[in-house]
Amino acid sequence: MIVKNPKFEISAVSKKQYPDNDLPEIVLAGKSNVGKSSFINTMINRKNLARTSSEPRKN
Ligand SMILES: Nc1nc2c(ncn2[C@@H]2O[C@H](COP(=O)(O)OP(=O)(O)OP(=O)(O)O)[C@@H](O)[C@H]2O)c(=O)[nH]1
Ligand SMILES: [Mg+2]
Repeated sequence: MIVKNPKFEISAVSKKQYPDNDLPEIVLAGKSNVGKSSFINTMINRKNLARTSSEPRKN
């Protein structure tokens, strides 16, 4: 998979904020500090678009 132009859309906390488009969605779940953000950055070839931290839940 090659992602060419990744962009951060929104950190949504309620349904009305959800993006209104027809793009496919991917769910990524895992406990805190397990490497979710690092995995996203690897997949999209960016260092820190999804912010990572050495401390759990500190994004
Ligand atoms: N050794 C090792 N460390 C990793 C790996 N993936 C991520 N890390 C480290 O684990 C820490 C947490 O990674 P994150 O990607 O921030 O984890 P997260 O699941 O997004 O954490 P939260 O957003 O707090 O839920 C960071 O210090 C990463 O550098 C891996 O494959 N191996
Ligand atoms: Mg994270």
